[in-house]
Amino acid sequence: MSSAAKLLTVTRPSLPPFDDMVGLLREIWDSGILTNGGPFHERLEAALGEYLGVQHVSLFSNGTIGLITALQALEVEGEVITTPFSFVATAHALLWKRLTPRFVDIDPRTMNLDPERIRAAITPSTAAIMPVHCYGRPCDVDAIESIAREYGLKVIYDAAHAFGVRLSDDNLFAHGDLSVLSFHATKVFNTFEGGAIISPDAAMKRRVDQLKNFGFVDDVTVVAAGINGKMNEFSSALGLLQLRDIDAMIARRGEIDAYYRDRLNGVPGIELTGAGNAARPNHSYFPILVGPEFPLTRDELYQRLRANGVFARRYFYPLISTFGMYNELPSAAQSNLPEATRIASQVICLPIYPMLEEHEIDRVIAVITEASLS
Ligand code: T4K
Repeated sequence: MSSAAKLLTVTRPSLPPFDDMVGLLREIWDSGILTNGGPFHERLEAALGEYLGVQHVSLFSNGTIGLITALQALEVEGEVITTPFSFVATAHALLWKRLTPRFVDIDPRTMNLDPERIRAAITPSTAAIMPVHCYGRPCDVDAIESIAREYGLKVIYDAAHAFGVRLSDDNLFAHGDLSVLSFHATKVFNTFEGGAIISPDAAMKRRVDQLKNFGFVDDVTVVAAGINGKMNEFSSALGLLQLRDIDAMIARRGEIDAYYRDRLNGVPGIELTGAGNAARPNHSYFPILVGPEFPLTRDELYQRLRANGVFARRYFYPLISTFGMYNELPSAAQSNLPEATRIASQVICLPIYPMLEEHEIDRVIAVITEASLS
């Protein structure tokens, strides 16, 4: 193993100045309000609304609780069409609400749910669609919207990867009934742990806010079996600090993305996946596909990278549909998911985060190009 520093996949977040963090911690501590919708929570909701171009943001303790709450808020019951090519939290949220996932294959160009396959999978039990903007690359929101309208289905976007992504003609988060973001440490924008639901109107935000606070409407009235999904004051303050530099951080990710593309373009057997159709992508991941022409298998290249201190990740392998709690569903059959199965067997996500330095990116590229000559 090389003696150089380990390179991880997605983080070492952009750093809010340490003194600012200490100052905020003191301010929170002195105020005595540590959680339950305090002033920093309120400020972050407003600031995110402005930054994301939406009116109704509800902060959460993490994205998973956000997904579960979104399903509860929309009173979804029955079967939900979703992708097997995602982090396991997407489908787990369905099981927590006792819903049945119906896995549908992805479009290999976008890595997102294929709208035509969604249409073909709809049954009388289908209640909703839960697509993922995988790697922050937008789903075909127009096609999904028209299918949902035609069949009367709810749409909950798992937008865990999509912070800061912009479309050219409208707002990504204006699509679907609800969008759920993750602010986990490994995300483009992070509050250590955290997340948010974006609602289309004030009534839905009110409902979501009640559900994330145990179902309380006022201090003596509880209207639903809600959960504790609240973001605390320190995470909210961290979010405000992160937001100050977010555009620069996304721009830096864009430079790293371009650098990788430039250097890896033309390496035989390595496919650089499309950048998606966003007017402003967020470059949250840098997935490459290791094809059959490459001298090493995907797993051999993955191990070679590790041996050189590059801790790349095979997101999203194994497919969610292969895990024990899902693999007996008829839709989990490999024959139903040929594209997702192939991509999951070829993908590696290379390190990408704002603090990554050029010589470190060169190290990653060198391992891959040298392996291509073996
Ligand atoms: N939906 C989707 C589509 C998601 O991708 C996720 C989460 C969710 C829903 C649920 O949102 P949350 O409830 O998490 O808010 C990580 C994250 O834990 C998870 O948030 C994320 N998706 C998923 C894609 O990645 P792991 O198990 O791969 O994390 P871990 O600990 O192996 O770390 C990944 C890499 O990041 C490593 O190279 C180490 C590095 N790292 C990690 C942490 C935690 C750091 O450098 N610093 C850190 O603090 O799941």
